[in-house]
Amino acid sequence: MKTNPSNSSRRTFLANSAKAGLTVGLLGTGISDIFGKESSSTFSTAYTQQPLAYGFDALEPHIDARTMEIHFTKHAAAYASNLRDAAKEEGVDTTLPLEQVLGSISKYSTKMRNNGGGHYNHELFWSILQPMGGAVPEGALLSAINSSFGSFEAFVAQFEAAAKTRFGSGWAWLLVDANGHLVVSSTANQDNPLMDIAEVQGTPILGLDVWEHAYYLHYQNRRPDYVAAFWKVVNWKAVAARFAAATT
Ligand code: MN3
Repeated sequence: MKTNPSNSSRRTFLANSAKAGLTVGLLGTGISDIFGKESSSTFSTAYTQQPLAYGFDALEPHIDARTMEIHFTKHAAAYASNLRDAAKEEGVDTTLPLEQVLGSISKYSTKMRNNGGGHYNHELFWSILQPMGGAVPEGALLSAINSSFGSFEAFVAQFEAAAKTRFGSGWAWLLVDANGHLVVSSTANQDNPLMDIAEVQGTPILGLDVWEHAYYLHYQNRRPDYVAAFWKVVNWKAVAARFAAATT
């Protein structure tokens, strides 16, 4: 029987799914230390884009459909594709979580840094957004925010300042540092707090993309309006789950 490409893709997909399942299984049974500290959470990142959990138009009017579509299918897809090229060129085992490479990114190429960060950052970003989000955090996350920043409003002000004052392209972050404290930071380009070259290091639980490609179609030069609208689509339950994983 003649082999056709769709069967071949399906086999590759199934093989990759099986590997991903194995990784998740190992992480879920507490053998996570074989992957190192950064991947001890259940939020390990694969080298491929995960499907969006909502439609491109789901975050309207705060983030418009056209921006989401181009952002996901062009910008983020390119980071994922270029990351896989870099991994192949540099002999990285792509069945292991991407966090492994990010934690020692200083040992890899600029291509790996830019695209590994680019892929990780966007996968995190999509996961902490949702239609009809907003509201405010609750429970242990809210307590930790109050303890670290004084109040939720004070945290928002600090995060917005980080997002608005990042010169050029980059990200604003809420992260858990090595002492388990919540900290706000920002990074240039596609760097992130997992990287061993980051000024402020830790596990990011919330990130905001402030590259112009993330907002320019709808907001043009008005980055502060985009930053303010971000709070309307934050999925605080997802952020709380990342917080719990990073602090246990
Ligand atoms: Mn982006």
